[in-house]
Amino acid sequence: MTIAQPIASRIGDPTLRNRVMSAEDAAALVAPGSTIGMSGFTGSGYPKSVPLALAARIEAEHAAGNPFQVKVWTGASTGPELDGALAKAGGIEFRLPYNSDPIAREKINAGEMNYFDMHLSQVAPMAWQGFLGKLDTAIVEVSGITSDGQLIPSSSIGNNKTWLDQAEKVILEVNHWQSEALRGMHDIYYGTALPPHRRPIPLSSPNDRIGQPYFRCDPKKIVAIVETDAPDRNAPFKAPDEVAQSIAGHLLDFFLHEVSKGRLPPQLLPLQSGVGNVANAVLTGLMNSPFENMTAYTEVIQDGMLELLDAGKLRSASATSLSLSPTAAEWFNDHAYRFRDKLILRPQEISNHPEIVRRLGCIAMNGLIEADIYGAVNSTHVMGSRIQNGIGGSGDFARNAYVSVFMTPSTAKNGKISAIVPKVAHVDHIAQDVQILVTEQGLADLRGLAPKQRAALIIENCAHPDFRPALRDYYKRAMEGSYGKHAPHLLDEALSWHLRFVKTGSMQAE
Ligand code: 0RQ
Repeated sequence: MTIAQPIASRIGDPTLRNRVMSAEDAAALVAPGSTIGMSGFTGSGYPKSVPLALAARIEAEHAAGNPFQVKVWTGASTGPELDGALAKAGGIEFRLPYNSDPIAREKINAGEMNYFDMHLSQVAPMAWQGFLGKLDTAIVEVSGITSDGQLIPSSSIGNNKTWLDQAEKVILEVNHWQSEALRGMHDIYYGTALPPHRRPIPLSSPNDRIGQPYFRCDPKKIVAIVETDAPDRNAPFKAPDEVAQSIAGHLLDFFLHEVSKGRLPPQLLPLQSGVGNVANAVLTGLMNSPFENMTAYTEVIQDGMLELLDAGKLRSASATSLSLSPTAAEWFNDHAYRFRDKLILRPQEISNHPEIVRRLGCIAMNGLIEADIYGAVNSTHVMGSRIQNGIGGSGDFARNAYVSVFMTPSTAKNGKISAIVPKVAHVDHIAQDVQILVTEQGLADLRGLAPKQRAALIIENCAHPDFRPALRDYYKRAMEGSYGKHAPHLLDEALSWHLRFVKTGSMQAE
């Protein structure tokens, strides 16, 4: 791809131009063993050439008998040039706060990489509290630099504000692929503080602007600028299949029902939509729904949300990242100017802030690995021990939402695994944070229900018919044999479904 502008035009501040260098020279400035705060939230806005060069340097040093690793903090997941390349080189000693890269996932599950899976809203505050240690270097992608040295953010914000403030030295990647029309879409709030100095965050509508469009950065800290022209890389979404469409259909019926009861306004409440194909299918379903004038206060803008914005169904959307398929990302780059008044990108401590999610009354919609008959949800650990991605922002939103929805196909791995189990093998979301459970089989509205009422509804409405008889049988025997009868369980049997899968490759009874 050719660079459309003369190179200097994206670096407005002439005093910074002499810091332009190659990715290899910039990567050489990273000290072995150091902690690096990288940009990136999903496959968007992450540095694309310095991490690759760093991975090559680590491989070369390893071959020369001088192996070293680094600690990597980001916004959330990134792209293959960052997590994939560094993990493949064996270069990551410690990683936070979210990962979806398959190579890094294997290293984590093999016990070769330490991973701190945490609520995304808490990363910046925890970094300021000092628990995470010292941040040595920030490597941050920007879409340009203003004439007075301020940094124009890229397609995600994540924790960049915090990394730029905290790091001793800063390496910037100026990516010419990013649309220049991003300029002005960002809202960087510098008013956060640690207790006892915290003040209310002055945001009461999803499209309020409370900060400034650029990052500030002490120019003395900028040790390298690398120019790139490389696309963001997110996986394409699958076209919604029958299962995803059924889930979306149940959810839309629920919204209509809530509006008819006066429990939701006709334009709904600000939407939060999690990652994955099912979440995208729900957004696609909203395109053909009667709802108008909606808003979103969410973490990532997916293809479905961009479509809703462009069609005018969605009035505005606030997030921390664009998480678009390659086709949608190219389209967005050509049409970004259309979204200047509709789209706001914020630091993730604001996009996911519990205070604001609660104030706005978001409708949270997130995916899950498995849910149990009382409504507890496991979003992260397959068979209780193998991490898939991480909790991400799901906890930030689920606990504080006006309505907290979790959705999933009722089975996984070609029907061998039931997503509804007697007891989840790992808990991310306690039953109190799970209000609506939806599968392609149906929807369970768990609000105001006691555990035994929940169990009946979840088994009959959400479980797959192949697993319903066994769930009914377990529940009946638990009612008889449990130590307590509030949320009955047979503890010696509660995880037997998972054990059966581990031993035989299927949860189905033989
Ligand atoms: O594995 O890829 O090897 O086939 O998990 O599952 O069905 O493709 O679903 O893409 O919606 O992801 C919970 C992982 C669902 C996601 C999760 C296997 C399945 C497949 C993916 P394969 P699907 P989705 C804010 C919100 C936490 C973070 C979050 C997630 C793979 O939604 O990471 O919510 N959530 N963030 O086969 C064994 C089961 C399984 C199972 C699914 N019961 N047992 N494997 N899988 N269910 C956004 C951010 O934080 C950025």
